[in-house]
Amino acid sequence: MLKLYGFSKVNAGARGHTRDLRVLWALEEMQLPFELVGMNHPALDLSTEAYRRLSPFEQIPSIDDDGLVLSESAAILIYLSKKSGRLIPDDRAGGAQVMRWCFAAMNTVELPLMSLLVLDWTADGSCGKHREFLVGWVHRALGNLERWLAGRDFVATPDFTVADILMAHVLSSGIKDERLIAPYPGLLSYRDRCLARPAWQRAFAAYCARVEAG
Ligand SMILES: N[C@@H](CCC(=O)N[C@@H](CS)C(=O)NCC(=O)O)C(=O)O
Repeated sequence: MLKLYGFSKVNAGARGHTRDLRVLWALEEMQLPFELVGMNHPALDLSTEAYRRLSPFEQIPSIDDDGLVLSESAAILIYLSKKSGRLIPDDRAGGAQVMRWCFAAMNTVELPLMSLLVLDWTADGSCGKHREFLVGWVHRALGNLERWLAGRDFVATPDFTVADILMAHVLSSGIKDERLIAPYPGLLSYRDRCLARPAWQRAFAAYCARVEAG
């Protein structure tokens, strides 16, 4: 049985935004059976030798699929899509587009958004110039993504794929200040379209009912 290591307890600021939600959403879309192993972050469940064997950077999510161990949310989603034959086209060209947009979500879009988030968590008000640069970097990524999505329902192919799970999650959990995304109506409707999917609604409701803040 596929085991997913996700949070059972995590700090209140992160609860509802963590990356195990990407995997929970994908599993719900694919209707794959799994067993959830709940990890308590404040109790240091991630910082053990046993867990480091699954997740070298001591992070969530990771999976153990009958001995096949993976961490990194994008790698897990691509693996699950290939295993289930869902949310990825079965031709090489379509698969390559999905791969491209998984990398774009994790690198080109998440990186500037995370950089700004981290600065805002930690800044003491003395980083004005640095922040201005990061805000510009975020707008460059969001503006180009807005242009790409014009006339498209989904980011990689005409159909919803695992790349959309990653991109929509990055565009929701990676943005704390909605004023950043407000100038991009295409991104707002893309994100709404993805988050309106019943599989996301179910996965998110189950997570909120289960995961404690601490
Ligand atoms: N690149 C990784 C990042 C995973 C990650 O940052 N996980 C966070 C939760 S969303 C975590 O486990 N943080 C706990 C920690 O680093 O101590 C992925 O996409 O899976």
